[in-house]
Amino acid sequence: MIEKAKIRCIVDSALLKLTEHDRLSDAEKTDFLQNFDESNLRIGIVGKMKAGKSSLVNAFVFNDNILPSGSEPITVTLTEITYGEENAAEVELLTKEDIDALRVLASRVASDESETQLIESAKGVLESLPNNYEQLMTKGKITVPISELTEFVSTSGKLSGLAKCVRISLNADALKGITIIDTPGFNDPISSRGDTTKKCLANCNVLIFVHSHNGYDQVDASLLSSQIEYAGISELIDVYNKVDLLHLPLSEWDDQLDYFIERRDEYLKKIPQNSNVATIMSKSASLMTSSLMALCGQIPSKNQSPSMLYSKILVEI
Ligand SMILES: Nc1nc2c(ncn2[C@@H]2O[C@H](COP(=O)(O)OP(=O)(O)O)[C@@H](O)[C@H]2O)c(=O)[nH]1
Ligand SMILES: [Mg+2]
Repeated sequence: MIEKAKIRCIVDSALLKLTEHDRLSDAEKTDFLQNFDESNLRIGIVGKMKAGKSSLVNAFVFNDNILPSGSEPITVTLTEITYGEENAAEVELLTKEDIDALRVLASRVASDESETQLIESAKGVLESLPNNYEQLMTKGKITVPISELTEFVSTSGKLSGLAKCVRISLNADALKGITIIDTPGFNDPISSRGDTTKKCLANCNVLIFVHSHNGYDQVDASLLSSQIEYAGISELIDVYNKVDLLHLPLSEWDDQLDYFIERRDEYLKKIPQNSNVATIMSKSASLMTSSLMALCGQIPSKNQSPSMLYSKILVEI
């Protein structure tokens, strides 16, 4: 995979030269890229709410607090990050059909607890829509400065109910040939948004499964067997985040990682051996990190080039 990313990098600069010298039309370039994009490495970030997915992306991709993260579940939309010549964010808005479907859901009577939650969050989204939402929705997609993204992707954002998905492009060479996808979770009341997450995961080559400092738990195990198994991916990397909360010296991180892997294997034993999960997990890699420490520069610099996790991930795959 890393080879593909390198090839993509070379192809990009070749295309640029060909375009600069009028040897390639824009249409030819677009056509080529659309086909070539199939070899783009897509890395999906998954895990339970508050595991630290968005913080991980902030630490290892942006090296800054760009994506909203917080003690309440915060990300409401799928966020794709790719290389682009300009730093920009494009927000795809919900459609009238999405809103109609939400209204139908909000008027339903719940038959169990998970449905109650879904209906309540549908009501929440409808209540949070700004007064002029119909007018805004006619635009389909809008481009906003990256600094204003919180309005669209976080629960506290004024326009978060309106965003279906967000695409950020960053002028960072390390992103060439790579798409990183931060996911909000699977039970979205806006079914088209939930479907977007599922479809998007199905197109990922690699999943980064983020756990918090306690390692695998029952929620992680059920995510693995209920969602990830069906995502159609071939590689998975377990990342144990928030390791700072364990207050361990760096010298003990490796032992702690072994302990996490043993605990994970206990959960895996309960999953039928012939399932996709067993195949995926048999070759999965595991890492420990702390987004917080990485953001404060407290992880030794030898581990951070361009940033520890990102480069380690590229080496692992
Ligand atoms: N101590 C500590 N807290 C973290 C770390 N990474 C994330 N958090 C906190 O965990 C909470 C959830 O993080 P967030 O990235 O929003 O989680 P997400 O829902 O998985 O995207 C926030 O309050 C973060 O500040 C970490 O490495 N160490
Ligand atoms: Mg998040």
